[in-house]
Amino acid sequence: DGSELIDIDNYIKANYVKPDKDMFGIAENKNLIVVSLESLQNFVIHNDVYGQEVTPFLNELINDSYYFDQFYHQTGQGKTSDSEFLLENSLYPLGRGAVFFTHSGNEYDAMAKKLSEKGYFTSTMHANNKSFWNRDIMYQSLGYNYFYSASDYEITPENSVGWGMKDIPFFEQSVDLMKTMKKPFYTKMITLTNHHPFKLDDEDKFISEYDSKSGTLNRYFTTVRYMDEAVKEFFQKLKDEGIYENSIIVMYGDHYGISENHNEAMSQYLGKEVTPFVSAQLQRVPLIIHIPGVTDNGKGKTISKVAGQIDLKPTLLHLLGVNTKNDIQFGEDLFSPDHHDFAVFRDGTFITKDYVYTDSTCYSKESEQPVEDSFCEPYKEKTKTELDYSDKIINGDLLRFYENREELSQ
Ligand code: GP9
Ligand code: MN
Repeated sequence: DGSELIDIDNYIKANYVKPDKDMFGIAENKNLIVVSLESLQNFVIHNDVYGQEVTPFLNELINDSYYFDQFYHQTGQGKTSDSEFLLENSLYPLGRGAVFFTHSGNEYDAMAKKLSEKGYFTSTMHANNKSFWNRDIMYQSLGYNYFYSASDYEITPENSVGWGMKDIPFFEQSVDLMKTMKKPFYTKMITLTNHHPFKLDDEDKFISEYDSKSGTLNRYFTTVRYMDEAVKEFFQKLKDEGIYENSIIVMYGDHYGISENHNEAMSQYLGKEVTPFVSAQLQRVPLIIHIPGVTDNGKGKTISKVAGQIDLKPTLLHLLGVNTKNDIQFGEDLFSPDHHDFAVFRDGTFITKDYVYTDSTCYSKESEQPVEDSFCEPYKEKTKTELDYSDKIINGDLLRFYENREELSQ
């Protein structure tokens, strides 16, 4: 009957942070283009391999964008699909399995649904088989109007590598598809080339590999560099086709690319031991919000608030002028002056402004060393509550009762 939603509702109301009044609606009626950058971790930003920049275009774009450098992925076993789930719902994914498979029949109050109610044409663009991660089914529940999948692209052996279509032709064909979309549109694009095992054709290798015992890490830099090139060409084409000015472009890394199996090679690259603290910090993924007319021409800013993918939905909806005051969400608008420095991982690890709690140990960010547990203690309860409430919503399909929310709170 939805009575379980009462406590959750109270918690969410008590934690609501209001949008910044100058940012709210700053991109109203613009197209929203979200790009999920496959396996992109933040440590490659402003970094190099033997003097070769890994992300030259993104490094430049950051000056023309809001760039969040303390932004964490929060995915679990559902990988890319979990990041999509976080983006759309501002709920945590599940501790086991992929919510895209286990709860695709639930009712959701997703960003796609809200934007399509506002008159946006909503879609996902991904040049893979539509049923991968059960997307074709889940996207209906999330309220997407259309899914541009493998059958909407011209995919050939020449324009493919590894998992499928290469990012450069993917972006190119996607912009042509955008020209046919009803405006304004919201589309979420999912790249593919920078995916394990990070294979590339020789002609697409713009930098040389790293040299360590991990072929995975060695190749990773070259596929990241390729993706960076693809994003560069994408921006150029958006400009050439006249879509750029009327759009905002948001890009984030979906999850890690280099697992803990490669700690030895990673520590060689970073020049320090990969402790549990460092491992947690490696879960940072870039978040870049580019707003033509606002952040371009060097008017960008690096923002170091601790945040996660759960914050995307309220942040983006507020930029488009959509209220989220009555939404069941665990994220907070990143531009809100009241945003809290806090990120929870699915395994219970959490990050605050000064501390990292992981592997049952409290670490100081400053010293990178374990400190007394009491420093982390105040956040343990909040972490548990959020994961628990989020699980309850998903497992009980509680958003079914959302319509009655006003009644619940009386
Ligand atoms: C597959 C792509 C990659 O369609 O999203 O999936 P991942 O393995 O990263 O979840
Ligand atoms: Mn992925």
